[in-house]
Amino acid sequence: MRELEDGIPIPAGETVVLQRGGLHVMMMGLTRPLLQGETISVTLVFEKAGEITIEVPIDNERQGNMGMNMENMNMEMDQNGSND
Ligand SMILES: [Cu+2]
Repeated sequence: MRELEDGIPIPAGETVVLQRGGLHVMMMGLTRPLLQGETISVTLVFEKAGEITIEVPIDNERQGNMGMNMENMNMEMDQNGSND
């Protein structure tokens, strides 16, 4: 796992999915715990579209199963050959 210093490229007309096991946002340096059931505001910064703030539900109970079901896992492995 490494920080993408140049951000995540999103080709025109295409979709990029952030999810566990794939590209994801990692929250570092938090100043307080993320509480189950809480909603936090996250601001995504796009090179051309500017800043977009989204509301993200905190679901700490998903940690045990990597947050994905088998269907997603198979799809990801088909696409890039790993689940890294
Ligand atoms: Cu990470």
